[in-house]
Amino acid sequence: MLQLYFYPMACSLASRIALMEAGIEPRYHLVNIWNKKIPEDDRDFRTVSPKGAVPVLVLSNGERLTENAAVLQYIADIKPELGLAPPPGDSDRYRLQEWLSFVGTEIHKAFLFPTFWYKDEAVKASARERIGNNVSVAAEHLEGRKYLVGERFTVADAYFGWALLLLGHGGVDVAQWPSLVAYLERFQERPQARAAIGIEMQLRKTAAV
Ligand SMILES: N[C@@H](CCC(=O)N[C@@H](CS)C(=O)NCC(=O)O)C(=O)O
Repeated sequence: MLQLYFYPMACSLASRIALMEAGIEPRYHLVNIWNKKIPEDDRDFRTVSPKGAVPVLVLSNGERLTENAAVLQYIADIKPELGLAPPPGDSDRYRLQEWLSFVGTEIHKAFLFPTFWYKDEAVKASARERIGNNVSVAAEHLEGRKYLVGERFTVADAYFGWALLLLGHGGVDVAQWPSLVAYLERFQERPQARAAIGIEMQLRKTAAV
């Protein structure tokens, strides 16, 4: 059985969405990413992953996989028939990786991470300066397209959709990009994405992390 270490509404939400879209029910472990504790048994999360960051996917053979791009592709490849990632070797698979990398480095780490983790207002302001251009690239790409890659929802959308949900909390209003407003609505209308967000919003309110 797969296991996912997660923090509610953090980037590991993309993995939950991918798992639910794939109809896979793993064992979920809540992590407190601030003090690195696993509340269910008080273990130090760094014994699971020295990186101390979610997501961590524990595979059925016990191996631990980290990094959103790798974890999301792993989940997608469990059920290739669902098209959550284009098949390896397909030119769109490189497009998928292109978007996973762009979201991970240029949006998640370059903007959301400093906005949520750093107290220094100057750091936040400089992150905010760059983000508009990066998000505009995605917004332009999505004009006349339903999803980032090909014609269907992929794990890149799970990751980008999560990032868009948090953009407002970082002080950037998605409303300035009509294509993204429509995309985000489409994303949240997907029953599994909506359910996953609902679960994690609820946990955010009730879990002591
Ligand atoms: N490069 C990692 C970044 C993961 C990451 O930043 N996770 C955040 C939550 S969104 C986290 O757990 N941060 C805790 C920390 O960095 O100490 C990936 O793509 O998976």
